[in-house]
Amino acid sequence: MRRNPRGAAGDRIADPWGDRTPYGRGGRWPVRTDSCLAEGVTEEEVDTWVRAASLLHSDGDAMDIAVRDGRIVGVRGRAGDRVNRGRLEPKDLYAWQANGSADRLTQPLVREGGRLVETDWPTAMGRIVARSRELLASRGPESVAFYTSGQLFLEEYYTLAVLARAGIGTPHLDGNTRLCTATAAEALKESFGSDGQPGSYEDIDHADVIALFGHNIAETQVVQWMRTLDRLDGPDPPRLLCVDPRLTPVARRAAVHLAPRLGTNVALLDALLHEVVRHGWTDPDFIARHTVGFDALREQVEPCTPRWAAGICDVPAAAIEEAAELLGTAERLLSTVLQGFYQSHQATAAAVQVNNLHLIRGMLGRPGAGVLQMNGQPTAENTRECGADGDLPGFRNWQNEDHVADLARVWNVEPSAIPHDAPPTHAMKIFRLAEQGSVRMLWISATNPAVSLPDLARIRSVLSQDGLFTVVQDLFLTETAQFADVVLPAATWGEKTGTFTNADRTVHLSEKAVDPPGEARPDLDVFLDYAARMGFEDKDGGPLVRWSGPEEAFEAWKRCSAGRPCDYSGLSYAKLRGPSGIQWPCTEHAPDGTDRLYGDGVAWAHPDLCETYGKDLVSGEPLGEDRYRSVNPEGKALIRPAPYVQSHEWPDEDHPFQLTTGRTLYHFHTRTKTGRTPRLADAAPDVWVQIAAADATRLGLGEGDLVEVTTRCGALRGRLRIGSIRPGVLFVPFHYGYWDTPAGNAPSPGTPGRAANEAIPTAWDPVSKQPQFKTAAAALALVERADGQGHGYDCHRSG
Ligand SMILES: Nc1nc2c(c(=O)[nH]1)N[C@H]1C(S)=C(S)[C@@H](COP(=O)(O)OP(=O)(O)OC[C@H]3O[C@@H](n4cnc5c(=O)[nH]c(N)nc54)[C@H](O)[C@@H]3O)O[C@H]1N2
Ligand SMILES: Nc1nc2c(c(=O)[nH]1)N[C@H]1C(S)=C(S)[C@@H](COP(=O)(O)OP(=O)(O)OC[C@H]3O[C@@H](n4cnc5c(=O)[nH]c(N)nc54)[C@H](O)[C@@H]3O)O[C@H]1N2
Ligand SMILES: [Mo]
Repeated sequence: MRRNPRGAAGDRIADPWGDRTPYGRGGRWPVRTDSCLAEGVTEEEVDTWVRAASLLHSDGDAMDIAVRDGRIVGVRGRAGDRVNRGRLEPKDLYAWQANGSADRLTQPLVREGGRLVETDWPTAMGRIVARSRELLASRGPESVAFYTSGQLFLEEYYTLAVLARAGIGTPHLDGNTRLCTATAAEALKESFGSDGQPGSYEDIDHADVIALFGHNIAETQVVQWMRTLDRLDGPDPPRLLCVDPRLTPVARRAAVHLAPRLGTNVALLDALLHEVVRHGWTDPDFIARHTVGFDALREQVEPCTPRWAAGICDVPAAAIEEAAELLGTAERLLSTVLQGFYQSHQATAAAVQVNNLHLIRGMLGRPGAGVLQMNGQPTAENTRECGADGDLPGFRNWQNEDHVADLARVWNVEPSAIPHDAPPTHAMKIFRLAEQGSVRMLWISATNPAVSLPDLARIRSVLSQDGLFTVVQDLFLTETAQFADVVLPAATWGEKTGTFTNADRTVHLSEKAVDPPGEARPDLDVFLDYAARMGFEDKDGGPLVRWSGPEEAFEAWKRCSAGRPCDYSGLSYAKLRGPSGIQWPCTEHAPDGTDRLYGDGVAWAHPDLCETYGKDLVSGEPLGEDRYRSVNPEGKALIRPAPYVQSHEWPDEDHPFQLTTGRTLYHFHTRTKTGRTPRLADAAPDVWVQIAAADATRLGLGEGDLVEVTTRCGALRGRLRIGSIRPGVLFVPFHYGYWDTPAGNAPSPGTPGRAANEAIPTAWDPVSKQPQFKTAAAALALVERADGQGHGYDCHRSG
């Protein structure tokens, strides 16, 4: 790997954020162009640079792919783009190398006599079509389910949504976005009536206070952390609030760091809101003009004093007061929320309290005053918009017959052809239905549930059921693909064309740079092929899916999105090939896109327009249309209070620790790409268990000791890393599965594995149905000393 000529990409493993380019409040973030080329290749030797954007997080960093002799030889950040101003983070700098891995899938596989054997596309697709037809005839559309991703392209999700909902007619279509951004979507719907990110990354340039709620942005939206660091080093820097049980890089730079017990976010937020209300740090004019529900919130948080929350969260009351003052007196407050809230206990309730904070302070729709209910995956926004995630396309309300009729008009089908008599099925329920045998075909695209879903022993048993026909569409023979009946080799980023939208609504075009390996095909081609073979028709007998390539699919999506919050009608591939990075809505009236939503009150909460009529934030029970109409007849933003309720996963004598899971900077998810990138793999080669120094000392444990973490669900083993976490909490990265272990697959039943999800029990937020990956009661035992000596013991019994 060459050093970057401009010096911004030195050792980006040791220094992931690179050199500083400080700037002051309200200034323009300076350009810094990061690049990485293969050993021995210079920029002059690159044949072409092909436009793309990052596919390894939700930042949407714009980049160009370097091509030489038909191969990808590197990447370079695009200086002109609003999102990254030229910067790239370590995964983006290096992980393109995984595209060229020798173990890419190059041919379809089908199961013969229990083994997966190579075959051709017609045979593989023929089997899928035959099974689909057979099931539709014998058991009906509800026997077929699709589980997709936050990593395909917009055109692919839209095509999948049309064929699944109006072609097959199944309500069982969801994405791994359920594990990722279901709570973001739900929190936005509950507060603003509709999904749609209010804020903009440019709010980082203007804010005087930035609050990060359960968001380790330094490791997960690395380039926006560079932006934050540049502000911190410039004149008039912002002050940061970090709410995270670990001493993350964010916490180290924070003015106030609150490290609450896991699963107590609502108690903490209620106390922060209590203080903001008590001190009168509210914006009465904004509240009166743009919101409903303030009185109920005031009543709810009235008894929630910092002292009360201190007892629940185990955070000093004085620190809560200090944090409240930071939030309450900010001139321009930017808040971001991510998995420390979304995957923890009371996920939606907690995320909504952050929206409440912004609503009562009138911190919305102005430079620096915004909320980012973050996405995680690069294209999660599109899964949501296109309706491949358990919502109808275009943020339409499945309970509103007019919305369904409008979608039916776009698709030229009868409204009854679109299942909408119950909420679309969420991912955890799809797996339950497969377990019970009512779902008989499960088509999994671009996700690896045998590592990423809770309770892996159960997931493996569901996937290996005889009665379930499983299709897996991936780049590699993953832990999940090993269970498949048909494996379809997919082309990916750099090998196919399509668009995707980041967490602040910025749309990028990512173009094909090189041919995919072997017979691997773009996911879009696979879905189009399936729709054609199945002969799906509209109500006039024409083809249901009328497009044959990405640009036509995009044009079709534009028609579906027109007039909806996520309006793409002003965009085109030609426009996306121009100045880089345009935010939706982009229309005839807003041809350059829209930087912030809700600058002038919320626009989509009217009962006739809203995406949902809302749910109870504790029970998740739908509140219904009548109630919504009576509470919010004019369609204002909804201030939605929520009481704190203690988690069922609470430590006890047998399970004295709280286990949480998450990410490291160097890996992406189940490491199918980053694990095949030597520099990234070497930076974090194996799983670990993070423990507080006080706990380690108390239990006589040392750095590198091999421990076993046991929950009520299962067990895992890893080596200890000591420090930078609150006492009583253990943290395990969830990246490590089995494809690169000597056995190549999961441990035999009853044996502890290394995947975090061996130990994460099945539980989800009642409102968003997002699994809780971040709160399990756990026990710890020593297995072996770091030096290989000594015998194991149960730590909590000796502690
Ligand atoms: N390097 C890297 N970047 C990524 C990804 C990746 O795999 N690797 N994945 C992308 C995706 S899909 C996502 S969703 C995002 C996720 O991005 P983040 O949400 O930032 O990442 P996590 O590590 O899952 O969790 C964030 C923090 O939540 C804290 N936390 C755990 N439990 C609690 C709790 O109960 N309360 C509070 N307040 N905090 C808690 C953890 O200590 C952790 O530091 O990252 C995206 N970016
Ligand atoms: N314990 C615990 N579990 C978690 C989390 C956690 O914090 N803790 N986080 C959750 C979150 S937020 C997320 S987003 C999920 C992620 O979980 P997964 O989605 O299961 O993780 P990935 O490894 O990203 O899987 C994506 C798969 O798609 C393949 N792929 C990549 N590009 C393409 C493409 O273009 N086409 C096709 N067909 N395939 C492609 C990759 O090879 C890979 O196998 O994990 C969730 N699980
Ligand atoms: Mo995610």
